[in-house]
Amino acid sequence: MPKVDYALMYVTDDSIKDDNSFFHILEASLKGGATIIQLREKTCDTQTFYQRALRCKEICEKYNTPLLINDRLDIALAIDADGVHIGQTDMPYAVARILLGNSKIIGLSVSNKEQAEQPNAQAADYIGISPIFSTNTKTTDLAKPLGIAGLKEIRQLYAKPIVCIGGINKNNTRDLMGHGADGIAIVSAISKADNPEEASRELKNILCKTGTN
Ligand code: TZP
Ligand code: MG
Repeated sequence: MPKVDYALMYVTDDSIKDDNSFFHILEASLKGGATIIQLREKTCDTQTFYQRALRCKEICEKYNTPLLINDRLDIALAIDADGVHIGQTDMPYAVARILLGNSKIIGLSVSNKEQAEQPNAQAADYIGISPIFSTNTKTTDLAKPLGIAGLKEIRQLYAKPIVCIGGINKNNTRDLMGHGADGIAIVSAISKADNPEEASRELKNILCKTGTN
């Protein structure tokens, strides 16, 4: 597997139903410097998800940037995505690995230290700490935010890349990177910005200054 840059993961905003704005924001995030994309759709039908995934793949390829699919291994396989991001109650990691093979990326969400210690997290390519801060973007199935203290604790026991998600913006990015995060995963600080490309670029510049990129 080629080395993956987890620094700036744009996670697509499933509240954006209009395809034009959806893909415009995706492309803006890439122009601004997103290093990896996660397509996350929670409400649409399978065919809409598949069509969006196909187009996301085309756009990501143009920017030479890997594309992950949230939850749906079938969609990831159907479009030959670069990998998946799964949660604790999604397809078990070991099964996902068999289905996708060793050349694909599998990220796993963890919400506490105990989950990060589990063999599935240790075997995953990266973990997503979810949520790191409080957020309005995801309202269901959300654990208590881990905060910087939780990140520090998990960093001590987890050797592979850690990507934080939840409530991240330009004001708290530096702190996360200074405490062991390898990357940040962002929805609204890019998707809801007046200028998503500039917002992405600003985040990328902060990441560059913290020496990750
Ligand atoms: N998983 C944990 S928090 C979250 C997800 C998908 C939403 C993050 O959105 P935002 O707008 O970056 O806080
Ligand atoms: Mg999930």
